[in-house]
Amino acid sequence: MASQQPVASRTVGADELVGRALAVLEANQLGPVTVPSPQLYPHQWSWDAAFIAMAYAHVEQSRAEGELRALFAGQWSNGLLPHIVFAPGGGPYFPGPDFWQVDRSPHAPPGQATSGIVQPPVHASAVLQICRHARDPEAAARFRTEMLPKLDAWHGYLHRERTRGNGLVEIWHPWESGMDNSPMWDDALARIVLTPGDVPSYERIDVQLGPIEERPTGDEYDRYAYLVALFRDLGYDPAAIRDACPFVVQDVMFNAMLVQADRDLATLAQLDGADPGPYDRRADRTAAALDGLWDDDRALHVGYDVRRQATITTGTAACFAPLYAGVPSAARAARMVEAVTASSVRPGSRGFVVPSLSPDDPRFLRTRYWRGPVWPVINWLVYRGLSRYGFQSEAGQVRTALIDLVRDGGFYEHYDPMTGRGHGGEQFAWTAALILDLLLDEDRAHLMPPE
Ligand code: 9WN
Repeated sequence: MASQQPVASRTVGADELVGRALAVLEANQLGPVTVPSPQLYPHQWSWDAAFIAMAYAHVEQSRAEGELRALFAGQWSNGLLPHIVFAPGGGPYFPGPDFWQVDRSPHAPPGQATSGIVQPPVHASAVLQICRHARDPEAAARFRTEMLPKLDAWHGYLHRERTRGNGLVEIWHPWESGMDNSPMWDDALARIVLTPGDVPSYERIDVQLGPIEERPTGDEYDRYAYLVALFRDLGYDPAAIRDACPFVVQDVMFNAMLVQADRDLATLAQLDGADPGPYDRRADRTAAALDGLWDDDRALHVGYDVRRQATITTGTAACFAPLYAGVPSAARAARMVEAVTASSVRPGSRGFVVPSLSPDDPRFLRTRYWRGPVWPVINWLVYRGLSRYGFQSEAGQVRTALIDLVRDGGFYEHYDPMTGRGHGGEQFAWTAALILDLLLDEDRAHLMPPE
């Protein structure tokens, strides 16, 4: 892969950084969609697309709308929004359409290649952001009316098929969390004991494109492939998967994003003259159940392993996501903020960010994907959460450090928490998108201390 030019710190002003971020998004454009990274992820990904739409909401409304329209073209008739919509002309990726074989489900969209699992539901929030920043309010109103039934079906799928009745929704694959090899899933994956005959035959492409030690292990990939093959063999029938799947987790970040997305869907419904009540009631219920996962000793919320019927003892930076959704009380939030700062790192000369796993954890690895590196998406969530609860100084620190990381190191997938050096995919779209949002979000900018 070609190396990106590192950019000299501080000599690059905000306007130039905006220009560079937009250039990354443009370079990743493939027809009507923006792919996360041209070699590693050459198709459309669900939550990446939502963040890319949020960024375009500031600068090019029609492109923001087009991004989500293309993603929802892959929506299934039961409401499932797939985590990958394969783009015609996109490059090789494992697992590709031949492995997913989603036509085994009566719900998969005919003629559209997709995966058969989901990712965190941040899409209603992206639609609301488009409406809030619209330069063409009439077009935004039409888009809102077009998207409402699709969002209703998507959230309906989650609240219908992914719940055991307590308001929390569950994931059935580590990829659904968006944090594939996070140590939060180690125990649940270790309980999936496979014999060689259980593992479907497959060939990884990711390890041909970059350093293998920055990617999940072979044992993890065997389990990822095994779970996909299981869903495929069950014809993607949600009821059958709910019974048979050995990996069933109620994840903190996924549920926090759903709470916020349900709130945002309520606002969209109200703007459209519809009843926001059902969405707000769902948000209240999920929020209350999520707050029930509070771990008082560690001052954060922890996930729940449904198969083991036990809370997940590993807490990571993603467990601060309830702040983003306004879930904890002010008193709990204050304690969470102490935990945020205690687990933060300072890869540059200004501000702090939160790594995906605390360096104090014996499993911490500086460049191994979701087991240590700094991820922009998690820090964007933490930033929004801190800002929401009025911790402007801390929010400003996260914002400054994140912008510096990208300004100094380039647009990478993730960053070494010690050196700030970029790793993983290059020319990374949602890194560019989230930086654009931080730079252009005038609603919050006036709250931030000067850089
Ligand atoms: C599997 C695209 C996606 C992100 C995920 C990130 C990574 C895929 C992979 O890339 O996952 O979905 O092949 O590793 O973990 O959050 O959406 O950027």
